[in-house]
Amino acid sequence: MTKEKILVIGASGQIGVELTLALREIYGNNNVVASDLREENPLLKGSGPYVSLDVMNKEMLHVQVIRQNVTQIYLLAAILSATGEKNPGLAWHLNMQGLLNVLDIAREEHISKVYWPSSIAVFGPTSPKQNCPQQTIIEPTTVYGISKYAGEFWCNYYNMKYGVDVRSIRYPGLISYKSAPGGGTTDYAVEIFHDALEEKKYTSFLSKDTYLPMMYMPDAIRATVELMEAPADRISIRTSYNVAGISFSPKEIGAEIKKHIPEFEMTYEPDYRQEIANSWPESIDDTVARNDWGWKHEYSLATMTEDMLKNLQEAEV
Ligand code: NAD
Ligand code: AKB
Repeated sequence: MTKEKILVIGASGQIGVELTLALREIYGNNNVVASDLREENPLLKGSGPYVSLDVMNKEMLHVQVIRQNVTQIYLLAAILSATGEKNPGLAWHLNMQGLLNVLDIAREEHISKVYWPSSIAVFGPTSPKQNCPQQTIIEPTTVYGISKYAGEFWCNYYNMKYGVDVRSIRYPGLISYKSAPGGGTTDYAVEIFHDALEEKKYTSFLSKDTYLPMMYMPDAIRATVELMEAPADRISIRTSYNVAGISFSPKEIGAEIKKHIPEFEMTYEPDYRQEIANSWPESIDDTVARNDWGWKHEYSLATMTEDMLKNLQEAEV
């Protein structure tokens, strides 16, 4: 068996930190190289190698891939939905060119596997709101969603045309306590926990009945690892897999938090992110991922809320 050497690009971000730590557990600390444009996240410090890297600099990326004998690349660097609407040109440029740089190098250097996440943001107002299927009408209205949908087809193209083993998941909004989210529409579902503990109140930037597909980070990390470890002949989707976790509204998560913090109060001041949220489905059908590689989420709204509060409280003391 070839010894795997993994490069994680965007390792200091919300997913990158936890995914890097999980991959280091599996493949060994020194076999997972974390990289990012910004400085190394404190949670990664001392746990394995780190290089400063800009995914837009193809030459620099290529040199690192050769120098580190990289066999697998996980590309997490991107601009998310809310930040993307503020700077559409930059979001398109990073989300597209970063992916094309990685796919090209993967092809040239015979990288054994590439991971690149898509998002439920590929879906638009004309997609089904409930249990949105794997294959359906997909007409995204955010630059982030457009870039993710185009990216899915680039992944499919590099797989079909050049045999690059690239795999992808359309993550829902991710909720985590280790690292902060980076400019998404679903970020309220992380902020709410911090404000509930610190201020006993939270003002939501989405209206109270806005349901969105969400997932607790441990489920998202497990989904990623399970997809990447699945035998290639189990992967029927080379664009990106729907995976489902939990769906809830600001009002529902507020009520769940209130069970633990009775004095917690919520108010609502929807802003520009409401329109983005309104364009997305409320829940996702992940039958194809379940059938292909056995995906099943574990955390419910109640178990996720309990775990988030417990871990954030422990981090405070
Ligand atoms: P994040 O913003 O928290 O992290 C992205 C990281 O990429 C940051 O640390 C940033 O410094 C780095 N980066 C930015 N530009 C770079 C560049 N040019 N070169 C190298 N690094 C660069 O994002 P995240 O939430 O961890 O998301 C990771 C991936 O997962 C993205 O593709 C995102 O679209 C996707 N995703 C995330 C969610 C979610 O809820 N977090 C949901 C769906 C999909
Ligand atoms: C965002 O809100 O932009 C992300 C996502 C669902 O892709 N969390």
